Amino acid sequence: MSANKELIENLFKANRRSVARSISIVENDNSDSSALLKKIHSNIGQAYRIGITGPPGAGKSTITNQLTKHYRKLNKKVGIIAVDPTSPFTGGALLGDRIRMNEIGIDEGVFIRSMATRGSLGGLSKKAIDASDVLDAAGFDLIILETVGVGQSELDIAQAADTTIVVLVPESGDSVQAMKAGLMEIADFFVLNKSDRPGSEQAIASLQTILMMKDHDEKTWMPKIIKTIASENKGILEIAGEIERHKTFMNENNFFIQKRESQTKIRIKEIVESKIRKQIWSESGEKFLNSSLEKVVLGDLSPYYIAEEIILDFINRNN
Ligand SMILES: Nc1nc2c(ncn2[C@@H]2O[C@H](COP(=O)(O)OP(=O)(O)O)[C@@H](O)[C@H]2O)c(=O)[nH]1
Ligand SMILES: [Mg+2]
Repeated sequence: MSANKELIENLFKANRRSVARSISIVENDNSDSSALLKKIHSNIGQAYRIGITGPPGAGKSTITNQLTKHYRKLNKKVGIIAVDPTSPFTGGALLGDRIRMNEIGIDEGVFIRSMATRGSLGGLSKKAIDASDVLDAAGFDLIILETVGVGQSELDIAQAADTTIVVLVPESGDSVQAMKAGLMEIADFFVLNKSDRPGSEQAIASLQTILMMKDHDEKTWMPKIIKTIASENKGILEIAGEIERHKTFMNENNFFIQKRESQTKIRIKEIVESKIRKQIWSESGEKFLNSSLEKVVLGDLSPYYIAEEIILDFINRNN
């Protein structure tokens, strides 16, 4: 399926099948996806992108679900991309997500898509950003990106979102882990979910202590901590309010454009590198590499010599 005119016209009309098909195209990440993304670009930029990350089981899907219901009441259309690097087999469709699908998935104003990584995290943020562009072009007002906070993925989400929310739970050690994982740097605010559980006040206090150590003045954004019980729909309005407050702050200070520009810079670099990587390891590059291995191992040729030959061959092929 290529990025033909009919598909794009239907995508702009938010036709569900066309949205799904377009996301499949960008997931394949080939020349068709580049063509599609180029054609839809002038239609994007209206959607607000919310990233939700945190450890498995923290309540990210429950929050996404409740937040979506809130936005639907305001007649906003919501696109959801659930990125789950931990479930390569289910395609991210875990039990909780299936329940969510039943509740809000049949609503015409909601579109849910799960993405799994199949081993590579780096390419995932790229695909999630591309898929967000598709949803943006289809006229979704809000895009929620839910990613499990393991390894690098939670840091990638800040690259895709306008507002990044880090969800934690009262269990001890979470805030220390948050520090380690660099979550403090990416959180525009924190949600302490499951605050019906013991230890929530203590968890907030220790998180607060860590936050206070950061430099801040009236011009910089100070991440807050919002207490929620998502399963009981408690604190969801406060989350929506804080998203709005962050959005306003970013707009008023001209930070919004600056943030999108710096995200765009990283995105374009990633696209360039991914395209070059693909081309370099085309048939002839791979063949030359394989035929050189023995000579390198036996000490006849340096790996640097081979690498430079491969680069030269790549340049010559593209001249
Ligand atoms: N006690 C309690 N359980 C919750 C709360 N929010 C979500 N849960 C439950 O925690 C489990 C994991 O939630 P889920 O949203 O799937 O977590 P995710 O892995 O971060 O997406 C589910 O069984 C939820 O019903 C909460 O505030 N309190
Ligand atoms: Mg989830």
